[in-house]
Amino acid sequence: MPAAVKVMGIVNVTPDSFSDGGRYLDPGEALAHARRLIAAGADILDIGAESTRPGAEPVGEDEEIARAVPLIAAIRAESDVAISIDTMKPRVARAAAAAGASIWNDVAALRFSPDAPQVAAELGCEVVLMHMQGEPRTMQADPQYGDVVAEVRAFLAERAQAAMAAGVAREKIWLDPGIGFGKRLEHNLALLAHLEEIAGLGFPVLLGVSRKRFVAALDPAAGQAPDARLAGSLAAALAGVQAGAGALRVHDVAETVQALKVWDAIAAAR
Ligand code: HH2
Repeated sequence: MPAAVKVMGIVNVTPDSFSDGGRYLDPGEALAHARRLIAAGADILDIGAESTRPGAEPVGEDEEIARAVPLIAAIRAESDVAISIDTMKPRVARAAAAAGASIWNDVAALRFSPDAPQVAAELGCEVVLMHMQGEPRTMQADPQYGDVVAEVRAFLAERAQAAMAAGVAREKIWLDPGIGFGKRLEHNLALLAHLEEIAGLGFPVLLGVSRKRFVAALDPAAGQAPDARLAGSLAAALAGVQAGAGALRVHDVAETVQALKVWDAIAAAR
């Protein structure tokens, strides 16, 4: 049987993330939310202090560190849950690792600055390499691909090679197709429909579909509110698991854990 799928719960300490921006900017609120996600069964907590939603404005490094590091330290002081830092910036990753994070979740796949791959190697942490076309501020303006699956696959293979060339151990690398990052609906669907092509590269795959816009695009009647996208998010997540995803980045941890329990029980009964 394949290893159990890990659930990564999202904790955003940002004023502007697409689904929960502003809700957990207060440190006490963020810690309370982290505790709820741990209680709900999260294997990993993903701490994000800079929104990467389409159109988001960049945040300064010092501000990002000031938002994320005290929260990471507070979680680490009371729990041994795995902690990832969702950042593109090596200095933020370094500060987060010093405070107790063991995973660098990088939507820029170690391309933000030339020293990023070396820093990842030096930290010895796990690294998530995600595909994004363009950069958050402008990525949804006019995304273009010939063959999106082949291009994302080739990009991720190249970034994994770059990470390993800098000294990141092969077994520390995760790949992520970057659903919604410089992609139209048809691109997101092609990647979800052919996720086994990405899994076939031989690295574990992290998938982030939770509450994303493609769900609303497929069900306009549900309206645009991100928390009205749970059912569609679970459908996409389970399709991803079937195609080989090893971890799911989600807002709704309890619901995802339940879906996986049912999924696993059916698989075990086969
Ligand atoms: N999606 C977002 C952020 N970070 N990291 C990975 N590896 N994969 C993803 O799909 C992914 C990610 C979404 O952006 P954001 O605006 O920060 O919103 P939220 O964190 O609420 O999902």
